[in-house]
Amino acid sequence: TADLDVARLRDRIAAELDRTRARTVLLTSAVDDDELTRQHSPLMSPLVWDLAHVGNQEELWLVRDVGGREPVRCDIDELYDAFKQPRRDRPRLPLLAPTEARAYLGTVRDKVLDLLDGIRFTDRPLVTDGFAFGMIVQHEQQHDETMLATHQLRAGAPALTAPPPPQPRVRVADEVLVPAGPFTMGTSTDAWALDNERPAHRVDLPAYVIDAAPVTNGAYRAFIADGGYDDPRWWSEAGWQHRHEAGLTAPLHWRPDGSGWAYRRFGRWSPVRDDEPVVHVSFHEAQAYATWAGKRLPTEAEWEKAARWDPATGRSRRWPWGDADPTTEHANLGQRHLWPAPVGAYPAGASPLGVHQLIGDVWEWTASTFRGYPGFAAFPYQEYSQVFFGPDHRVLRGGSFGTDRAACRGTFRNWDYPIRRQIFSGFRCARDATDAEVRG
Ligand code: AVJ
Ligand code: FE
Repeated sequence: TADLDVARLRDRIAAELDRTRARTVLLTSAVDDDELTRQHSPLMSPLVWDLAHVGNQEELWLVRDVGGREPVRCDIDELYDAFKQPRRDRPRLPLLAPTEARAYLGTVRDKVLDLLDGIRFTDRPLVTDGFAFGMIVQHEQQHDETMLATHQLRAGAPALTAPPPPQPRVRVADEVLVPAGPFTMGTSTDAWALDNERPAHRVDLPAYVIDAAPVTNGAYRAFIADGGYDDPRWWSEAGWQHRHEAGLTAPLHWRPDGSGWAYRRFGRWSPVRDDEPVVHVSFHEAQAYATWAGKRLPTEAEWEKAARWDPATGRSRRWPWGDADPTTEHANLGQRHLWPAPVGAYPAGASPLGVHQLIGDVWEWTASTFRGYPGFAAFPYQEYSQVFFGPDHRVLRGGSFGTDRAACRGTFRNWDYPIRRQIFSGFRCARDATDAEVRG
């Protein structure tokens, strides 16, 4: 049976690598070479940088480290080192041309499939349960989501298409009470979980109330219409300063449209639909909205308890609906659709407490800064998580319509600067439970 398990894991890894590469190819073949090498926003790399960077990371970790093979191209490591090359400078680097980059990725992948063929998943931590392969799959998927955000920023004729997300199927309550008590946060057993999700640890929370769905465009429009962007009472000091410096008046990609609003989604303008989660807001905007609404953002512990805690067993699930990987019934993930689904579209994806659309649709800003859990150990390199710990980054949870299921789960932690909104970011609110609510 051990041999059978090894064969199964090899097959699963090969399938995930393949599925992920198909997405990378889709994102980098939808536009011509000029658009691949051009910079569409100073916040983003040229798509062709992401493309070769994905191949370079695969070479570094799988070909050289796991496989112990000769370098394919050590002359390009510097060019594709994200720490050495700031995003705004990347278009001026002597990057591989699209054809060269594709050939490079192909060569690296051939070597990886060759070494995968004979691999034993020993107790060397990097290869146990196929971790390094899982890390590289997730890395490529993360850059695919970044490339999707670049597509959203690019001007010109639409290049990507997808069917619209499903319609609402149930009415969702406004809020859900989460009773006081401990739950298990993070994981020590999920084989492909990244270092910042580890280790599992008990967290005891007082009772709180959390929104049963992400904040919608309709609710967010009420904040705008009430003068929310012009009232310093709702904003933090840093948020208010940024709101003025950046001239914020609405989510990114919105413009006034008659008496309402329109948004641009992958090159197409349409009227804003009220029942969809709001997307492309910064942490500062999310925080201001929550204060205006008489609430606050959840901490990431509150988000995770609402998403994973099963009151019947006391266990924390891998996903809100259980431990099984998502199907198309559970969540709007994986770029199957190009925007968030309306509230009530995924009843099968709700958590035991009845909290909806925690996974997929929009990344959700939390109140928490990015820190290591108690007992954190950087693995396999400090530059994945540890160098970003501290007060500068806020944690986002749950994944968006552009996140792949392999790069997302109930424990997954994303992070960014509080001013960022080119990512597929939204939020939900929370508040302390009142005494009456606690007593039931
Ligand atoms: C976890 C999404 C913040 O894209 O900057 C990609 C993931 N790390 N390459 C990012 C990542 C190295 C990272 N985020
Ligand atoms: Fe990267």
